Amino acid sequence: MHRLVTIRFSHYNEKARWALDRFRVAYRESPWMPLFHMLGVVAATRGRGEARADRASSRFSTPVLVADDGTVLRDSAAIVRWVSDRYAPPGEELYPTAEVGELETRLHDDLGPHTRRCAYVYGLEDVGLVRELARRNVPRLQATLFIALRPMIGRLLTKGLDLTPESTRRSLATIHRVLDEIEPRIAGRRFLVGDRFTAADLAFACMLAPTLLPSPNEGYGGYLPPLERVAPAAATLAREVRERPAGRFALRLFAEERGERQVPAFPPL
Ligand SMILES: N[C@@H](CCC(=O)N[C@@H](CS)C(=O)NCC(=O)O)C(=O)O
Repeated sequence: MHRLVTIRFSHYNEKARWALDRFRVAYRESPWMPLFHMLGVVAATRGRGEARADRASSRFSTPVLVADDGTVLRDSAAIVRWVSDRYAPPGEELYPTAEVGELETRLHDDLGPHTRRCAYVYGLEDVGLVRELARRNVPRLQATLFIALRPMIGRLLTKGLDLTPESTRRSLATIHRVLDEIEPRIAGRRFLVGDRFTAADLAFACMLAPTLLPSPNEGYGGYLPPLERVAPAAATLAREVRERPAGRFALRLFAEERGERQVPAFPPL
């Protein structure tokens, strides 16, 4: 069976899970918390697959797919494309045109890191929230270790992801600018490219998710905290984005196009 190594609540990881779930592909998920994920990635890949740092991540980034035939893919777009090539029924392929891949790359570079930064800035200082995230996303021993090491991990993430008030202000402005650009494109339309669901829609909904905080019931495949549980700034951002046409568009995609999780969430949600 395929194995997917994830930082389970992460939006880049949700891309890979969504593709697998959409086409009802059987797989196992190995869920990790940030930084611990490096152990999972090294153990699962043992040097296999193309490891590349990019604008969003290090060379140990997740998701990693270790397929049943030995293929090892270490990038969400490569995984979504592989799943589509292998499992999409005719007419439901996720990359019908080159424009889809181009848009996916833009969203990966220009939206994903900014929504992630806001989520970490608003969440990392809340010890209770970090505990909840760990307990709902990874097995108990790992969660306990993560909670114990949180102050140190928090410092590393703050440095690694440049979590400062100034960078957060820039990220917020970037998020709204990207949504300003996307909204004319989706006005009166159901999908970003053409007249059916593609990897561009999938990528857009996932890259926006850290600001929307979709619940498992709304279709998200990991556990993100509900609006009433997060810092006021995070709840305000979530409400603002949810009220925008782009936010409503993304939530509809989760509701209508996500498909059901093929592996039960761990621990059960
Ligand atoms: N290009 C990568 C980016 C993935 C990414 O940024 N993953 C994050 C999770 S939010 C990660 O694993 N970060 C840890 C790291 O880079 O080591 C992809 O699309 O798969």
